[in-house]
Amino acid sequence: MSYDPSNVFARILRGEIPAPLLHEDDRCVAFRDVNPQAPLHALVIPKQALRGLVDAGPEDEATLGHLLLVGRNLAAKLGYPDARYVINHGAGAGQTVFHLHVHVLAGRPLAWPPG
Ligand code: DGP
Repeated sequence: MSYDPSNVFARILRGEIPAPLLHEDDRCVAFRDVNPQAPLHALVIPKQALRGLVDAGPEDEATLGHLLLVGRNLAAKLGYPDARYVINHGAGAGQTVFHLHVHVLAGRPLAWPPG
């Protein structure tokens, strides 16, 4: 399926929906989830229009790694050495916004397996 530029994260990237940024660089931004599931619940998203993980190719390897490192650095900077990094891919796995994103969750005990 093709990328829909009207998705909410694309709108955040275009500044059409406000989201105070926790981080921005040339490849990604991070901001808090509007419906936080933990004391820290941030989303790290690429600036690139990628619908989900399956749309990333070998040329996106560095970007994918960058998202994880930005998430990890953000959690550490905010005082959370332990954190969970989650990518929901596809509606059946809980994806609701079809712009690739990494959830960063921390600040409470996190059970396994997730629901
Ligand atoms: P997922 O279910 O993995 O696609 O996660 C999408 C997340 O996006 C969900 O946890 C709620 C969050 N979200 C949806 N709309 C907005 C918004 O307008 N602003 C922010 N900050 N987060 C949003």
